Amino acid sequence: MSQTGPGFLSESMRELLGNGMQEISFERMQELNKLMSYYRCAMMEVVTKFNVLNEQFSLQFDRNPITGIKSRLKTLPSILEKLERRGFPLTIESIEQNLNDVAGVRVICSFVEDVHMLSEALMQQDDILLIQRKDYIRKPKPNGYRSLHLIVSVPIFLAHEKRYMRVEIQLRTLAMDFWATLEHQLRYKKDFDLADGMERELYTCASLSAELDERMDGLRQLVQERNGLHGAEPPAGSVRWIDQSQNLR
Ligand code: 0O2
Repeated sequence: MSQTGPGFLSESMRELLGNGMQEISFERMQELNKLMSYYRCAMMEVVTKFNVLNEQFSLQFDRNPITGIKSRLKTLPSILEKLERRGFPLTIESIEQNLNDVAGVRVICSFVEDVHMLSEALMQQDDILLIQRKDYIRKPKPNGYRSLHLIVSVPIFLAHEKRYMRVEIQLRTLAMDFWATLEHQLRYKKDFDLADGMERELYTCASLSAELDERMDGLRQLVQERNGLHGAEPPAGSVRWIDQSQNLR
């Protein structure tokens, strides 16, 4: 039986929600729903923080550093699979104690510099705690994957309590996202390995996307220098389109 097959799932689901009994307990189910709703709130807090930063930086630089924000809540089968794979207890408490990526926010930026600028601006906020930082841009994964990952703890304000919840933030450029999305479709978490030639081809594509980022950053610098000389004001009468997609999936 595969580890994520229906047998594994119903068994581990009973372990998570059964409180030692064979039947799934209604109270445990409610407890799990409550925890997931806290994660959803934390995700919303982080998305709002990035929307605010985008608004502020777009005023300052007359362009949007963020081109899209996506968020996702890990599914129960995926949570159970990860707890099992890492050898953690299958309990609701264990989800909160041991998993950092139940709530995930992905921020797609225009340029590499925007990734660093946004992460620094976020970490300066005094209600955010940094738990872990993985810079796969400076040090890409062996397959070529690039992104900046931050695990943060963010407060959510409930009716009678303030609770800190962990959120995984992935910051990447359009080029990094293009590669990661297609690579994910082709390979990530599939049960088979890609042939060696395909691995190499994927790595080459990752290097090309890194080069593209570098060259676009160079162009951005040139444009900034010119704007410095000629002024950054948009031409009279020009209209700026505002992206309304606050929370793309
Ligand atoms: P999903 O569906 O995107 O949420 P682990 O979570 O155990 O695999 P770890 O060390 O906890 O690994 O986290 P890591 O390596 O920082 O990466 C976690 C997330 O980054 C993944 O989440 C992916 O979203 C993304 N990621 C990491 N490596 C790659 C890669 O090689 N290719 C692509 N396309 N994405 C990657 P999930 O939970 O695996 O998937």
